[in-house]
This record gives sequence, C-alpha cells and structure tokens, in this order.
Amino acid sequence: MTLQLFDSFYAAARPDAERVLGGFWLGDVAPAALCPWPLQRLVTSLLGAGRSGLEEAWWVAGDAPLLSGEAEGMAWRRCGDLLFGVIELDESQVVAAPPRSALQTASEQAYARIFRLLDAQGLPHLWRLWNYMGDINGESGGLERYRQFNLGRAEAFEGAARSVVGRVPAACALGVAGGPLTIAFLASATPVLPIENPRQVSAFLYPSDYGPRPPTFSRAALAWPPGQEILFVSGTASIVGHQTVHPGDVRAQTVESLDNIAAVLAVASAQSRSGAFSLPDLGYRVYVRQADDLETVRAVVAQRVGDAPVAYVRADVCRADLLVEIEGQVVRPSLRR
Ligand code: 3EB
Repeated sequence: MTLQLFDSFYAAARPDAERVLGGFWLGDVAPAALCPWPLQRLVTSLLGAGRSGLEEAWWVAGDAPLLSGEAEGMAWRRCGDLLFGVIELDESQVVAAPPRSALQTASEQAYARIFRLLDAQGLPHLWRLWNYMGDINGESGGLERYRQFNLGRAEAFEGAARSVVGRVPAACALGVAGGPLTIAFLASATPVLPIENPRQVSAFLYPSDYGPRPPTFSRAALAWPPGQEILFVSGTASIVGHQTVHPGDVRAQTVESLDNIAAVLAVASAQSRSGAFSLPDLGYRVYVRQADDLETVRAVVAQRVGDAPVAYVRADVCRADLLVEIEGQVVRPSLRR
C-alpha cells in the first residue's frame, strides 16, 4: 500500500476512483454534491491559474481494501490504518447556549464528532487538519470568529482526552466567503512527530492577547505510513515570536513566511527518515488575502521554491493584519526499514 497525492494541475492521469481516500476541490463554482469519496469543497478563487478549479486527492496504490462510511455530517474512507474524512457543519443548524457563540458550538461539535469517529475506528491519532469557515475575521459578542473557533476546538480536544499542547496535529485555518464550517482530516493508528519552529512561539502557547484559548496545532508533523514519510507543514505566516511582523507589506510577509518554513524544514530534516528537506522539495498552497497581491507574492515564492507545485488561493488569514499564509507537504519513500 502506497499513499500518493493527485493534483489536477500537475498530474495528467487521475487515480482510479476505487483507490481514492478523499480529497479537495477548490474553485469559484462548487461541483456537484455527489462525489464517491470524502471531498472538501472550498468555494473561492484560484489565482493566476488560468482555470476555474483544482482537484487534489489522496489515494492508495495496491490492493488493500477501502472501507467508507457516512455519519453526522461526516464522510470518511479508510485503507489499512489511514483514514481521510470531511465534516461540514452549518452554524445556523446548531443550538448555542449563550455566551457560547454558534461558531464556537459548531467547532466543538464538529471536533467531538471527529474524535468519536476516530475512536470507533481505532485510529485515534490526527495527523493533519484543514479548517475553513466563513468570515473568519468577523466579530460577534466582542470576540473575533477565529477566536471563537479556537475556543470550541480546544474544548473538544480536552473533551476527547486529547492533549492541547505538545503532541498536536498539523493544521491550517482560513476564511472563505461563505459556506459551512468545513474540516478535512487525515488520521491513523500511530501519532505524528510534531515539529515546532525555533523562530516562533508554539501556537498552543500563544499569550491570551490572541484570544481566550490558543490554537491547537503544531508547526509541522512527520508521519510514517508503511514504507513512506510524509511531512505536513502547517499554515505558516509572517509571525516571529508570537507577533505579526511587516503589517501592510505583503512582499516582506511572504519572505518572512518562507523563512519560517525553511526553519521548520531544518528541524524536520534532523528527524527525517527520507533525507533532508529543502523548500523546492514540497508542494504548496498559498493563501492570499487580496487577489491584487498575487504577482508580488508569486514572484517571491517562485524565486524560493523553484519548480515546486504551487496553488494560489484567495482566502482570509486568521489575523486581520496577515496578508498571506503558506502551507506545504511532501510524501517520499522512507529510507529506513
Ligand atoms: C499562525 O501561525 C497563523 O488555527 O489551525 C496557521 C496554521 C494559523 C493553523 C490553526 C492557524 C492555524 O498562528 C495561523
């Protein structure tokens, strides 16, 4: 069984639908709701791609059987010890008890469902999460919506007896124009090795200036499916220590974000079973707050990552002063037996 990532930008042959664990669709117009595998749909603009949609899929070569299911707004598929799932939860459908907001409640419930599924499947360890919500920088009840999300997420981790510090999964959290709270997840029977960034305060230790509960994610994670190594680099922005640097300067923010990723790659390289990681080794998703900034961002990214695959996506970053966020990943054969 080998895990692979299909990307409709770069791979000509699409994987056999029978072997797809799950994936993503990003573009201006949501595709038909029917998809045979768990699909995270993000309705937002691809920037500078000359096309309206991008499809990505995690799939498994080999003939180990796939199992799938649907429950509580979640769709999942697993093969061996690997499970990919997507949950969508509409805030307007949850009953919130004040002072808890609808988004806090929806976030807590979505994560509680994910943990229940994973416990029932015997695959309790989250590897990577992709979190998207509407109006991430909006405010209600005196609290920014991203901070409401952090409250609900932290409560659910604790409620499911998961640590909120140290051994936490890689993640991203972005705002899109609308749609439900949607969370995609990759999980397994074994934990990841979390990686932190020496240039940044760990997000799970951010001071309360950034909200009543800090975010629950690691800067990167190394995972080892059979015979392979995956490096997930979490959404990475222009933050040094715990502070935003270069507010208003998208070029400098892009440089700083890539410097942060390079620092994370250096730490990950020391733990790697597949050799050292450098910036051109990964594939990237780059979230740009203002579509007008695309060319500025792209020039910096292209110069640093060379020919690496990059998808540019319009999205709101989780602090109002952040203009760009970059995430990456790579799957390689493990050199260690
Ligand atoms: C940051 O470094 C930028 O809340 O899951 C990046 C990756 C960010 C993940 C999350 C947030 C998250 O704080 C924001």
